[in-house]
Amino acid sequence: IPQTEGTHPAWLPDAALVHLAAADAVVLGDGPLVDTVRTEVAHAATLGGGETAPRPAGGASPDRLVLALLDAVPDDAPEQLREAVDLVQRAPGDEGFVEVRRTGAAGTTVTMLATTGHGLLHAWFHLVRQGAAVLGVRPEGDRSGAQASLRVEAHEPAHALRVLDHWDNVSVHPVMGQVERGYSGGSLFYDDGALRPDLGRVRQYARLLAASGVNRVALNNVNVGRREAQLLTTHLDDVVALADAFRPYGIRVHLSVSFASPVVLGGLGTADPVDPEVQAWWAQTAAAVYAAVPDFGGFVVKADSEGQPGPFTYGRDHADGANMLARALGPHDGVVHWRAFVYDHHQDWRDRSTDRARAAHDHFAPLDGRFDENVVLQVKLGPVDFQVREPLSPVITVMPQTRVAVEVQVTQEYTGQQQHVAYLAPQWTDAMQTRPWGDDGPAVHDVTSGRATLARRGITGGGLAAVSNVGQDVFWTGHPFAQANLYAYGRLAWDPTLTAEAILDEWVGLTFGDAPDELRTTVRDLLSGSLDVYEQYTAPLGVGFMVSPTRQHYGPDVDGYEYTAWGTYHFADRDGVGVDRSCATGTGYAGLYPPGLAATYESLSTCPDELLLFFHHVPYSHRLHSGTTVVQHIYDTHFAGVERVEEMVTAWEKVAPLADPALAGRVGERLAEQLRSAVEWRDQLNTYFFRKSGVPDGRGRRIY
Ligand code: BDP
Repeated sequence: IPQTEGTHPAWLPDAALVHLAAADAVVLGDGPLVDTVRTEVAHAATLGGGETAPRPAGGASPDRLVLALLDAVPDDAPEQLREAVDLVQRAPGDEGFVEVRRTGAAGTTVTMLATTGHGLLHAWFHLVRQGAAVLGVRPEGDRSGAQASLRVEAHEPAHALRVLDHWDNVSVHPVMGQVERGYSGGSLFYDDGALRPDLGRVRQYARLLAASGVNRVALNNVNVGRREAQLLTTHLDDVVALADAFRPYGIRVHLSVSFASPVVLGGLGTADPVDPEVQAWWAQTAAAVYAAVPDFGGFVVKADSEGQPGPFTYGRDHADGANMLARALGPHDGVVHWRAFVYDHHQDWRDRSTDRARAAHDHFAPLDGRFDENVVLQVKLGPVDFQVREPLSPVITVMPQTRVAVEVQVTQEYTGQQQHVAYLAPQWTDAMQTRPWGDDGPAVHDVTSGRATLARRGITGGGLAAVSNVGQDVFWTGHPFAQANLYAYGRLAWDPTLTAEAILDEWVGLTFGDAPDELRTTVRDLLSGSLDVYEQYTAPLGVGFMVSPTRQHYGPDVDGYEYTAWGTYHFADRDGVGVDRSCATGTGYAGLYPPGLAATYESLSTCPDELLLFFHHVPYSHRLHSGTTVVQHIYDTHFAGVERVEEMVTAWEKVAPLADPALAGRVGERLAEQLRSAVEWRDQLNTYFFRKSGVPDGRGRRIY
């Protein structure tokens, strides 16, 4: 079990495994991932002071816990095991497993059956997550007798592709540093231009990711610098070493590649996707990668966006570009994650028709049906850029013939940079569970999983992708509570129908399982609702941004982006605020959705309050559905947001002595900064809107 001295165990502390110590588990099967399961089982056994090696099936007592590959169960297996095999109706897929649990007079026996070692590993972590109850141990005080029962449950991941993208640079970037938008110290992989010599923490990380559900990791930043581009060729050894570290936990590695690689690495005169020499270069390069890393996952590409090269240079479109790479990877079962984050960041701010929210839609909607089967279009959840509140990207609803993946930002770039507590899962579950075509239509997760009837038969969904929030920090994520976001992402990628609250309970239970109730309840309460608090004291009603450009998007600067070319505006003046994205008078963006949703957003009378300023420009006196005016809403929420942070600080102070001192210290320090920053947000926002509007606070509070 990879553990690094001094590093926080996150959601896999030994306390979370101890209930499995007494299970005396039997593991049947062969292969590298089955060996990983054996190591896990042996480690758990040591926690109870038991055997360190798993024993063979059968024996003196009945086996309480068996983890077996279906084809490794011998014909003369003990009856309990044979019976469990007979109960499996359909052999689980690659990563799935079946759990058979029987409770009888002799106690509870659990049999986990899988087709592959990968499935068995997920079965193991499923047992870890369920805690003591898994073996029929009832909570203290529960005196009800054990009911005889038999339960058979099949588990499969909703998405085959559950990717975590690292925006890590090999060489330290002069502005972005070692990890672009990283708030957790250095990179786990690279240190100042080279691969870290000791990848012990990467192995530990792989274990955590596998336990959450993630199965793919992209190893470098989507903005690909020269040294990063070379991972594909001259520095392929780095990729080999990282793949070796991830492999025992079933995680495949991917690379972000530069579209200009044939020029910058191959010395060709062009990277034009229709040029046969360019195609041959990519095919050879991909073949060399697969020769070194046979289970390599594929490429991630940010093209024609924020300065990255792309097919537009050669007058080609994004289907030409993506398919060319897909054909190089196809023979090796690789995929291209092609990002839809394409917009012009040099737009003319006076021209409202160049609405940045429209850009991805306008580039990609016409290309539906043209992408090869191993291209996944990776679409940011919202149409602009990972803000605390955005509507769903309409791209997700207009590509029925394309494999669509939704991309979320686990790293808290715009949500407090891991200084502020912001549990992001409610944003993701709301979006994944939305039914954009109406209550009877498919949910977003049916699109990403491929369960929705896609117009093109036989293609599967694109899954989920996310930007990682980890680094060298002892707590992995800077703010210890930001671990919950990473955990939640993995769990949702596995099962997007889970609720944010249920995942939070799981995370608290695993991470703080042996802590006093009071501490666990407080941690839970601080996280639950924390995103609402953050939204209250930052940019109002879906208008977005207002973050400081000079402080790398941390803290407020209401007009920081207002007169720049990035396309993220609020259009506040003395009369009103908000972006008119209606079809009647604005950019027409509201009309890009399926009809019901489009109508809801188009009309002021039906547009939800929380997105009002995303879709409409309104006077400060406009009355919200909540009954209050826009300007009064801004004042009220900003005062309330700070008050709620004050309550969080007090709540934490009460329980901090019950926590590990290092963790308590870190959380306390971050909460103090959150409070300082929330006050700054409140005062800047309230002052700004008071001066623009001239409308005083209806409750007479002092505005600084
Ligand atoms: C923006 C980040 C920038 C990323 C970009 C992206 O500020 O660092 O490169 O997203 O997703 O939000 O490519």
